[in-house]
Amino acid sequence: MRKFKISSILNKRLGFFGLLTLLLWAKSIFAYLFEFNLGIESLMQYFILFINPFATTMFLLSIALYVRRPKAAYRTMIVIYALATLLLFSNVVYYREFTDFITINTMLGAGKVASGLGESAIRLFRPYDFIFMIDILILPILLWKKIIKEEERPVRARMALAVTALSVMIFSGNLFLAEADRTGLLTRTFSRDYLVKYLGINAFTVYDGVQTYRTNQVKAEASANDLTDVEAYVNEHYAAPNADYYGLADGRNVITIHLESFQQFLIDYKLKDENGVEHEVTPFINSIYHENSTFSFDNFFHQVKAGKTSDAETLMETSLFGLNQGSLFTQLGSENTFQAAPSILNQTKGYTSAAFHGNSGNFWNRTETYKNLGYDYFFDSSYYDVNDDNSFQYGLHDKPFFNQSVQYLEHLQQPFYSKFIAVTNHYPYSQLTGDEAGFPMANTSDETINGYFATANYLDKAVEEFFTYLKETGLYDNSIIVMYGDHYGISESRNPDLAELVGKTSDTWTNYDNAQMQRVPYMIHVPGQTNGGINHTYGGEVDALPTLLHLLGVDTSKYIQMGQDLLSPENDQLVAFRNGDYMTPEYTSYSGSVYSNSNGQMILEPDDELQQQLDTWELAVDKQLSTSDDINNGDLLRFYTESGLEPIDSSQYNYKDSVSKMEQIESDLGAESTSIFSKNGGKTTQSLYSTKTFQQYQQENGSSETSDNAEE
Ligand code: GP9
Ligand code: MN
Repeated sequence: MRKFKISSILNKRLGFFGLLTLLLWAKSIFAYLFEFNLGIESLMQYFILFINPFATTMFLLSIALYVRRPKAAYRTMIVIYALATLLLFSNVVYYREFTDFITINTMLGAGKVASGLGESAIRLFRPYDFIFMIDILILPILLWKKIIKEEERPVRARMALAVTALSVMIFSGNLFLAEADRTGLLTRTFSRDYLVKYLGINAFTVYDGVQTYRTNQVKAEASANDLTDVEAYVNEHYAAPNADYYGLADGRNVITIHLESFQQFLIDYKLKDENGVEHEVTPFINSIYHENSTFSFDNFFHQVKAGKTSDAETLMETSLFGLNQGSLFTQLGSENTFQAAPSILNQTKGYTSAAFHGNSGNFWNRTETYKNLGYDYFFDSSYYDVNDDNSFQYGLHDKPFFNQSVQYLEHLQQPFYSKFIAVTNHYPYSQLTGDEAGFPMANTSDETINGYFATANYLDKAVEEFFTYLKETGLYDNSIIVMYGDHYGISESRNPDLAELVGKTSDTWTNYDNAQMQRVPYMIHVPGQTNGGINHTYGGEVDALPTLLHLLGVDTSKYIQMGQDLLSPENDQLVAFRNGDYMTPEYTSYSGSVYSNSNGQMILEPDDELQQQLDTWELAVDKQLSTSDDINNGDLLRFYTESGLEPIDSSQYNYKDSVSKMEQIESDLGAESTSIFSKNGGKTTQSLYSTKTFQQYQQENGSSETSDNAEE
């Protein structure tokens, strides 16, 4: 009897519609609760969360109710259902790596970053993922086998209209409650997490589409007048250099080493193997970190979003933020005007510049963007001997990468500004095999975490070998070496599994802890100096460029930069995360909650004074981010002439035939040539580079360590 009832409902079009609505609702709720970290704080927010999938799902599916012919009606419903499921599921998978939702721009730019994502994309799937998709196969079969019968009679137009109207009503109610719970949700666009939490994936995607369209309009409508506000902000926010450090490294080469996915917690970290023996993960980088010739920062935060590495590059080299959605490199890098480190140093101090990276130049649209940043040379994977044995999906491994780079580095005229983007310590951290394998794995239930320490250790050795070369050639003494971690390596969703390894527990892990984990190392190593040390100033990647330029003796007061010199006493120590969260020496604002840094506790009811302070910080953060967005989206630097910098004509740059170009310059300069190659009497310095595998190092140390190992 009961069975009859259910099937008779399902055999009605409205019944089938109800089934699909329920299924999509259930899948959405599952994703909300178990996949996304939405920071739900109250019963009200739970309530909103539970109703929001109904509104848009019903609205979309109700389109099919207007179709009269049975086949077409059912097909329309299934197609809408499948598309909505696909959108949800793609977001689930994407979120696992990026802790963010997919925007229209991400979808549009997807092709540009897709190359090489293969293996890691697969690693993002979970065995239970089939529950998201299985019904898309089953439902058509049920219809085809007539287990669920298609109702011949169309839904009456009035009924269809009533369903649509009901969905609109639910949506309005949803919006009303959301706005009551979080004022300014749509006007101030706090973060995508908020939009999904309050309105759901579908509404968020539509909202984002509208925003994207508007952004494209912004550039078209921007004019020189828009610079007035920007300049006012920059003048007010500018932090004057500290006289003790200004020009300290004047005239030196800059060698920047991009430490892929390297988090601050790796510094001085010792991993215990299964026998309880401790292994220092990055002994060499640690030694640099502690030297008094290094300006090290231990409260330095990454500020990237979905553009990951490319966002870090944007922040570090332009002192502007990446975009709130997608990657600035891929969306605006080909067209926008920049005033970035390579061209500033070229125009003020005559530096030559070069970027080195063992992946294809079109990843993150680097080839095009680097031209606009003013890079004279870009050595991408086409300049390296990359094969199956020495690479993985993101390109050449770090040891051969640094080793093979010196054949180009030695031809650069000094002083030079150079950037080496390492990559082996990249998700999924399972890339070391053969003779490079051997560093212990961590022992958590998450394979990604387990491999992270070995790849970091590999990076450490690669960096050490490179340093040795720099010392051998003498480059070391007239260079400064900048090292920074670009962003987290362990995403938030994995942090509870990491907890035990960093002295915490997964049960007590909170968003406060997530926020603290966004620290990355930043070090400026100035050989010969003795007044460095570990500096506790709170700052982020956006602050790196003014800090560096001041050390090199470049006046930044006329530049449009969002950051502040970390060595300046005028530094505000307010660190904006890209989603509007922030960090100060005393407080952490993360995912809508405020915590005290002294005890990690959430502050539920701040007193008036603190509330005022928090409001001021929130406004300052919004201002910094929105000013950066205005500059980037409006391409405002194309109008800015006060800096005295000549605009870059990207058509003058070409990254092919770089070797013959460098050799030509050497021969034109003759005895004046300052490249290492010329200084070495026109001979290569390659033989000064020494590299070994993990196993070779082990064997070398074998005699001294055997006694230790024998006891295990
Ligand atoms: C790719 C490499 C990795 O070339 O820089 O970028 P990421 O995935 O970290 O953004
Ligand atoms: Mn990266």
